[in-house]
Amino acid sequence: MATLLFASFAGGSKAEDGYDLWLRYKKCDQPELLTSYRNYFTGIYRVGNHASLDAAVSEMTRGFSGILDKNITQLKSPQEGAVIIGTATELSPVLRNLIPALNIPALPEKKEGFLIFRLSYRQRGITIITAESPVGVLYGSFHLLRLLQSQTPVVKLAANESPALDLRMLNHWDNLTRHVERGYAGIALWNWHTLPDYKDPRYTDYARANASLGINAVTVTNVNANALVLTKPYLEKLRALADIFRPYGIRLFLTARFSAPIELDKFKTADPLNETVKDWWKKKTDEIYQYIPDFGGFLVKANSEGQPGPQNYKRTHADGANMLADAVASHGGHVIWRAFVYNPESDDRFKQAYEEFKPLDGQFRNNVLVQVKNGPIDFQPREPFSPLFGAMPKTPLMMEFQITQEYLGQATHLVYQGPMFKEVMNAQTQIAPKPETVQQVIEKKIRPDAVTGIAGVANIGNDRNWTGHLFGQANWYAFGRMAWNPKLSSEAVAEEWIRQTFNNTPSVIQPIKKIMLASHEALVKYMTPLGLAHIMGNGHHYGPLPWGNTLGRPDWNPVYYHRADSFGIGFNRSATGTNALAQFDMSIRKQWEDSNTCDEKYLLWFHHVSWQHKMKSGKTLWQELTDHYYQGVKEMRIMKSEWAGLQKNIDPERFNHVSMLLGIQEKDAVWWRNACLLYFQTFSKMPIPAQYEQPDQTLEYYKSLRFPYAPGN
Ligand code: BDP
Repeated sequence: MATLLFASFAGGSKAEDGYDLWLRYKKCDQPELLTSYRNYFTGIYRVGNHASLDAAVSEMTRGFSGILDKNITQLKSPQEGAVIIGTATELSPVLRNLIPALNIPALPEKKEGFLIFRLSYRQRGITIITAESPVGVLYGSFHLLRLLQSQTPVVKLAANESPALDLRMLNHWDNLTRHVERGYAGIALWNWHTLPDYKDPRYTDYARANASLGINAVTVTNVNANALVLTKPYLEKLRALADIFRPYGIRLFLTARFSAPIELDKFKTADPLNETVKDWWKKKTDEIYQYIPDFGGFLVKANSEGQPGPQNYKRTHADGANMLADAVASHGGHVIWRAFVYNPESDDRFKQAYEEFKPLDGQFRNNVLVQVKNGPIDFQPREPFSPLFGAMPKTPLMMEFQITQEYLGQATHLVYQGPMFKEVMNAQTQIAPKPETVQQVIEKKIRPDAVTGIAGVANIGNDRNWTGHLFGQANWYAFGRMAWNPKLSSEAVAEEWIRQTFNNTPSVIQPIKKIMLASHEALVKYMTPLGLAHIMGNGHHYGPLPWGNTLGRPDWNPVYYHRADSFGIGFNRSATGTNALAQFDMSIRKQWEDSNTCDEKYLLWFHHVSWQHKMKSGKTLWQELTDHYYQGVKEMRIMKSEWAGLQKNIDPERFNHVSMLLGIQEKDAVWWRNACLLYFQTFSKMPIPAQYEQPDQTLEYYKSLRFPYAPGN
């Protein structure tokens, strides 16, 4: 054993600790392919000068050298075997010089888009990566490396891509203390204490990872904002980050605390219509642009969960957003105003964002985007799409997904979110007169100058593997890839990620893909099947607490959401209930308003149905609910055994890491199933069928569990 250990150290073999993400650039293990790669790629030739091109060259040098296991360097002149990169304007003359009769294919329609193609030239040919902009070239370089890591044959190396959306953004909910709200992967990456002078190389690796997916915007602080980020010392730190991100095409936005003039400059008011307040923000904005000339703008959470906002002064969200929008307008900045609002007065939290925002449609400045969470409540394992999508035709709406798994088992559950993202984006916001999907709503340019976008709440921290759970990386990856190209299937994205993260062996790809594709549905079943929602532990949201009824506001308590009683379970949002369904287009509402025909995955979202309610399977609701909980655990166990079968094919570090977490996930799944069924049984008074393994603990036991230090809270 000792000798073995020594041998592996002596051989310099590095543990697979997940740090390299999907950018591992391991030597191609197919001998023939490796030979052809070595034959066709002999060096990199770059045309033009730009920091993004430097980044592209450095990435390709690293990538090619790794994959080809050979020193690949920059060439001094274009020659056969070269990978030639540059913007179209600068590259064309060079190519024409090389191949006079050349017809360069048309560029993609968007500035950030790229072209990859091969040309025959002498024996080895040349490979071209070009774009209108330098960052497009960088994206193309990452794409080529992705194709090589996935063992694409040389003849198939071609691409013509443009991003579907303009802003592809990560929102970090990181506090200045480095505690990450809803973070499960250590503390924040940003070391505010040592910035700006200490530029942790990890900041560059973070930017590389984002650029490899086309993520082009970030906020690095919490939406529950601290006004201090707007002060000089922090602007200096932020400048250092922005400077590191810029070559990678990433623009920095800032979360703005609406009451900042009060906190920072002792103002008596933050009223958005007050002239001195407007002036304060104008000057503050001008100051920010001195530090960060390409500053993107502000992301604002206002009048939500105790955050200050324009309503404190009897002004509307539009008044607040427009005031900030005016401040950034002359610099080309934007304001992203969040629609995540709810207050205890409404009869249904579901309806609030729509009630507050729909009437404001058309009142926002052109440089405002409203950022809407995917569902009406709050990032639950499954939600119907938010009815705001499709309801504000005059306002650019930005999608907000939560990549960090606040309600999805946090960083101990393996849950691949690709299918969940797709489910929301493909949901139809209306069927008649013309079908339209959520994706089409957010992609639509409502004015020629309108900006479109999508944001994901990041799951990244300073854990060595970035995301806590290795498979959390797949969610970062899927978010970015789907933000760029929403046409990619969950399966295709999973496969890309597996090939780059593990290897290209079919006996590795197939089982991991199977695990990933089954994972979200399994979690929904063992946590919140058939349209249950928000029955997690108070505050930290870890584990089941369907009996929770002790918090000060009704809409903070799980019992508010499931409404179980001796008759049945579920939230009546039809016309006989809160009528939240009326917020959807008629053609959509029709699908859901009848409890007998409603898609059963949303049944309890919209209906309070009897325990005896006859389901499509012919079973009663109670039986179906029980089956779902048991099925969820069963599917999870299948995931676990699939993984166990991979031991020989995966390095021990990552194999053991995932195995141990799957062990926790299995225990948690059983806990969820047992606790929920035992509790709901106190209302249904119906048995858990005898053929099932019976709960091994009592309801009292589950109720007695406490987790005062659960992370992320
Ligand atoms: C909820 C989180 C809370 C966030 C809030 C938000 O529990 O920590 O501050 O969303 O999105 O899901 O603002």
